[in-house]
Amino acid sequence: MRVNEIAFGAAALARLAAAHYTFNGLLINDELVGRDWQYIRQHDRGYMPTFREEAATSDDFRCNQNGGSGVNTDVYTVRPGDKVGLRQAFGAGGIRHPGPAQVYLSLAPGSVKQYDGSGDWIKISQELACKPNIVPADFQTDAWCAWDEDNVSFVVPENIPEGEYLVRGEHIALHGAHDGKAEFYYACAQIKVEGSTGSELLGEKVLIPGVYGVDDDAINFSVWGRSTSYPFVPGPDVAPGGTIRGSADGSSAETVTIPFDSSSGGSEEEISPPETETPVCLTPPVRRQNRKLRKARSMRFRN
Ligand SMILES: *[C@@H]1O[C@H](CO)[C@@H](O)[C@H](O)[C@H]1NC(C)=O
Ligand SMILES: *[C@@H]1O[C@H](CO)[C@@H](O)[C@H](O)[C@H]1NC(C)=O
Ligand SMILES: [Cu+2]
Repeated sequence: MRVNEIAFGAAALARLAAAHYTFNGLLINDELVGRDWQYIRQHDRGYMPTFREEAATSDDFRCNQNGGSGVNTDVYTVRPGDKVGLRQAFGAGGIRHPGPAQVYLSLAPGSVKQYDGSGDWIKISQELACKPNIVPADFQTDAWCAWDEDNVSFVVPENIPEGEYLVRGEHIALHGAHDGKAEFYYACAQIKVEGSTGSELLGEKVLIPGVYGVDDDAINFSVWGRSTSYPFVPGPDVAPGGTIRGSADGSSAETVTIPFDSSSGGSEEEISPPETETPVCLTPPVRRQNRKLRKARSMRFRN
């Protein structure tokens, strides 16, 4: 539902912005370019997340509700090595929701303004956990690389085809995931890549919807359990030229680039986040039994 900004007033709006989020600003090499929504398809879901059923079935899961066309959105030209980020909307002060962040790319057959995102997507950036010596409760907050940051980003690789692309930035909030209520936040930027040398997109391709299934472990992870590791990767492996920041248990917070040398999807064995232990989840919080706790949680995330 659209947030009625006028009726809410500044204070309420600020509170909402802190509670949920979307992405409406394009960052190039960490500098904001253009106006809000100039290079990002303006969708009409405001700050609100969507849930796993839409993720699995709806075309709106590509670029969000009413983001199917980009005719009113400009296209920003970038070159290999440029860092492209999608910044949180309306000056919100950071993604204060726990979970992984992803960036997906889809090459438009022609003009991206006319492209609906129905073609193949690759994952070009993955952010997992970045905090060393994680204790289970850290997964409710700052275990995650993206916690409190205000943008998701990727670096344009050399070896992708020139052309126009949809760039889909996404954050998945997991505080309700044990209850089937992982929250998905996403929007699409439009870019044109010049000066790259690839002849085709490499790596694992997915369709959206279809990238996540309702039963995927990655979106059914309990942050309220005993796990000290998130041994999952939402969606496909990161494509060659893309990056993985952090790891399953946070022991490495580095950003690793997937090499190009294997055209079939890189050397995943070496690169994928270390598998540590299978998480042992507690029974998800029981309603009633722990009302105070639930209240505290819902205050924290205000959802
Ligand atoms: C974008 O996020 C990164 C962390 O990934 C941060 O270092 C950077 O300052 C942010 N850029 C802007 C312009 O907010
Ligand atoms: C999701 O996780 C909960 C525990 O957090 C578990 O009880 C449930 O069976 C899981 N569902 C699926 C589909 O894996
Ligand atoms: Cu929220």
